[in-house]
This record gives sequence, structure tokens and C-alpha cells, in this order.
Amino acid sequence: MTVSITLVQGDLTRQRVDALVNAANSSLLGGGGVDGAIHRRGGPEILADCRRLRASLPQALNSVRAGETPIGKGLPTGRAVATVAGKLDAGHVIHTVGPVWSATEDRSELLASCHREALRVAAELGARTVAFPAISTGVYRWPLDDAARVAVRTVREAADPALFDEVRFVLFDRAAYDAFAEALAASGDAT
Ligand code: AR6
Repeated sequence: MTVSITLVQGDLTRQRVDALVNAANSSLLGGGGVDGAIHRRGGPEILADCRRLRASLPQALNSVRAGETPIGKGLPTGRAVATVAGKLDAGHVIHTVGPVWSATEDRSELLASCHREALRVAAELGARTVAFPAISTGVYRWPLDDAARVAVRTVREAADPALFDEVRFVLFDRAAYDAFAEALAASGDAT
């Protein structure tokens, strides 16, 4: 049994789910893309909670892992933390920091880690429906097809169907939707 993975073309900030995943940056203070949209629609409560979290990041993360950005410089790439969801139709926002695409270095393990960590935090919160954007495929320039393969494979491997009813990828445009649809079909064939 694998978790139910669904695809929607649309706006992540309009989803009614237990938890929404934000493609944030290490500062946790907002930015463009889906991050900007979440803060705009969700209102100032989310940013206030992000500021509180920033101030307590070592405790919030429990531990720092070898090789990670030292705490004090924000949330390390590949990790995830949860805040309130403000005015959004969601129970929580889980902020994760995707890797910037590199043509010379394979950072796919960090992209996979974003999905695993977001799911781990969601499970801790008891969130059974979780919506993800296509992390790293905007400002961070990760090619859609490859990002889709990593995201779908990781969710299939990491999401325990006993803990989650649905993991939804919310894709902003047709190209992103098609890339995820292809990755999902291919991963289904493989299992
Ligand atoms: N709903 C769903 N998907 C969206 C939405 C939306 N409302 N808006 C954009 N996307 P990006 P990244 C798609 O740039 O690449 C921010 O400034 C978008 O088309 O949001 O991980 C942060 O603060 C793309 O497919 O995130 C960081 O600094 C995907 O969401 C940086 O960008 C991700 O694009 C993170 O870059």
C-alpha cells in the first residue's frame, strides 16, 4: 500500500488541507513565488510565528546535523518547521527550504529531504492531508521533470498510508502539472 497522491493545477493558497507546505528560504521571513502568496493570503500571523520560530531555531529543530548551515543563519536547506496558517483554509503551514538548482552538483538528496522532513513534521502535527508546491522549480530554477521525479518518488517512499489520507501536489501551471503527471505515472508503473 502506498499513500494516495493527487495532482491539482491551481493555487496552493486556496487548498483546504490539514497542512500546506511552503517553498520558503532560510530566513523564514517571506519572499516571492509561493512563499509570497502564502504570506499575502495568510496574513501577518504567519510571519509573526516565523519570527518566533527563527528566534528559537536550535530548539525547534532539536539538533543540528553534520555539515548543515550553522544555526543562527536560519533554517537549513532540506529541513522543515511548522507555523500557524493564519487566514488560510489550512491547519498549519510547514516551511521548508529547497536547494537552488546546480548543473554541476547533485543536490537531489536535499530536495528529497524537504519532502521527507515536511511529511515528518506533518505526521507530528497529526495532519492527514498535506499539499505541496513544486519545491525549488521557480526562483531556485530546478528543472520541472527532474524535480517532479524526486518529489513523487520521495513521497511514495516516505508517506506512511496509515498516517496520511492524501498528499496533494498543487501545480501552478500546465507545464508543472504535466511534469508531475508523467512522474506519477512512471512511479506507478515501477511499483
Ligand atoms: N500556488 C502553487 N504554486 C505556485 C504558486 C501558488 N500560489 N506561486 C508559485 N508557484 P517558487 P522555489 C509555483 O519560486 O523555486 C521565494 O522567494 C512556481 O510556479 O515559489 O523553491 C522563497 O522565499 C514554481 O513551480 O519556490 C525563496 O527565496 C513553484 O511554485 C525562493 O522563492 C516553486 O517556485 C524559493 O524558490
